[in-house]
Amino acid sequence: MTTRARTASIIAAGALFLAVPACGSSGDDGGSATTTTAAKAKQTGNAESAPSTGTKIVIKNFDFAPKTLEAKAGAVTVENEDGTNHSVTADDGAFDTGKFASGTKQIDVTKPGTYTYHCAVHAFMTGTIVVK
Ligand SMILES: [Cu+2]
Repeated sequence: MTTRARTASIIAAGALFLAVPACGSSGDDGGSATTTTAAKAKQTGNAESAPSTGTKIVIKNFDFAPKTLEAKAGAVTVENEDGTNHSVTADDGAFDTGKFASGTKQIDVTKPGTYTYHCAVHAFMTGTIVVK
C-alpha cells in the first residue's frame, strides 16, 4: 500500500516535472523559433514565410498568415476562416482577440516594436507582428 502510494506520487511528480519545462521552452524560445522560420523560408523559397506588410492576419488551417506581419501602428484585423475557435493573443498581453470561431476581430497595436503572439487554444500556432 505504502509502496504503491509512493510510486503514484513519484509518477505525479514526474509528470509535473515534464510538463513545466515543456511549457517554459515554448514561451521564451522566441529567438530560435525566428531562426527556424527564417531557415525554412530560405530552404523552400516560400514567399509566404517572408514578412508581409499590411493590416490583416488570416487564420486558416490552424496557421496564421502572414506568419510575420509588418504593420503601421493602429488597428490590425484578424479574420478566422477555420470555423474553429482560435485567438491572436500577445505573448506579453499587449493585445488579445479572445477566442472566436469565425468572422473578424480587431486588435490595436499602438506602440512600435516586435510582438510575438500565439493562439490561446493551440499553443503551436504562433506569429509575429512588427509595428513600425
Ligand atoms: Cu488556434
